[in-house]
Amino acid sequence: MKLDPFYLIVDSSSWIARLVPLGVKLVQLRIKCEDQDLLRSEIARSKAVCAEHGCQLIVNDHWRLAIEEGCDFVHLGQEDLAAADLIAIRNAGLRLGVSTHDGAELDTALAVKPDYIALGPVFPTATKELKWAPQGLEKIAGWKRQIGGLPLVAIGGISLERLPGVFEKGADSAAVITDITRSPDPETRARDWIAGTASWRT
Ligand code: 3NM
Repeated sequence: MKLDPFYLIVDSSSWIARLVPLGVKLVQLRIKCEDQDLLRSEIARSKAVCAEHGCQLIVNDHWRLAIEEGCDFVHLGQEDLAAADLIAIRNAGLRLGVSTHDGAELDTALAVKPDYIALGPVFPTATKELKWAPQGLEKIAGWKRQIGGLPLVAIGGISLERLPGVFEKGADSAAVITDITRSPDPETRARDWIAGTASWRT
């Protein structure tokens, strides 16, 4: 499986409606709340927008709702991975991405035969509190050697300016929140990311 090199992460269907029509091909909906009705409608609206624009939607955490809403890709952190019914996820035909931050987490992730591995935080990030220090670019190269053909997503503090180093070290895709959503002009920044990742979009 191939992932688009530009992996946008947002926290609402409004962001998806705003940015996906510009040409984003891979987006994660990451909503940190437990209101099931809200989540369901956010997932359904995101799915509709993505379907209209040929964009792959990945639902973070809420795998039951993702199955019920007919989505085809979920992303789980290590805690959610431990609690999730992986057989139900696979039986429903969903693909699965998993977050990792150290060697033990990588082993846990590889054991469930995921469709991609995410490594973070590559650079300092203010978006998520993590107990791991920034991994640095060399860690990307090491992870890629270990996982071989499995797609590797780099995450954490990635900006347009940092993209070349991330890909040169072997990442297949770069995930981003702040550099786009906190930009003074998110639409222009998203277009810049699409252009800036074009040479890795084969
Ligand atoms: N997960 P930004 S870092 C959601 O290391 C997330 O697992 C991380 O956001 C991990 O692009 C991160 O704003 C935040 O740094 C990414």
